[in-house]
Amino acid sequence: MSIVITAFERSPDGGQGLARDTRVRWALEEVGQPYQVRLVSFPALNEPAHLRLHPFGQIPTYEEGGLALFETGSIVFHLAERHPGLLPDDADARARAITWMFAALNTVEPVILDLVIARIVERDKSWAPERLPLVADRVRQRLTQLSTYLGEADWLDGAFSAGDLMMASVLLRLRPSGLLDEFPNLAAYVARGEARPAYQRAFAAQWAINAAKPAAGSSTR
Ligand code: GTB
Repeated sequence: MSIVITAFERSPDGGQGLARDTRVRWALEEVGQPYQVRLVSFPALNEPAHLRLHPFGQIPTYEEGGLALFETGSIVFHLAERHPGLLPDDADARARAITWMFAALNTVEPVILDLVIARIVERDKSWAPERLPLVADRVRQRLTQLSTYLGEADWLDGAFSAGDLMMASVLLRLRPSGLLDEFPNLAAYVARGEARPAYQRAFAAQWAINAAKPAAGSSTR
């Protein structure tokens, strides 16, 4: 069954791999599934054809035969459940890996998104100089906790899993802020993720589409 995902026709990051199709590409590469990409323009996100796939008018989406999914957590989980390579066989270890996926998406990503919005969308507001440090400190608080938990380990719970794929993907979004580098073990953790051949292939594929294209002006989370 062929797999088709959607991605931005022009990612606003110009190919840094920060848009969320990268984590889906990475998961597909980890489990060795070939896929095709349908590129979507910003106006097309809110056209009926795309809204039938993604009710919130976003990328990425995932189609496989009659199945259509949205939300990267759901897509990565779907791939991890159906193919070996992203979830351990042991039932308890599997549950813990899934827990880390949820933690990445529900506990770590929201504070990082707040920071992205504060740095980019809200930067010209009169109150931005007061708000930004507060938002940055909330990120630091989460990173301190995560950094303490990870310690000197390579991955969050033994072998690399979908939990690490999601957590590293979420943390990558921090790189432009410089905050990640305040936590050397987390920066090294993300670098380990990026060094994986599957990530390299995923990054190269989105780079091939986005590099050298002028950034689209649209604001997006
Ligand atoms: N919770 C959803 C998921 O995980 O799938 C969130 C999906 C989402 O936010 N998609 C964004 C989108 O389609 C693209 S990834 N936005 C269009 C819209 O909402 O109108 C977010 C993103 C975009 C750009 C950068 N960048 O340029 O650095 C980084 C991340």
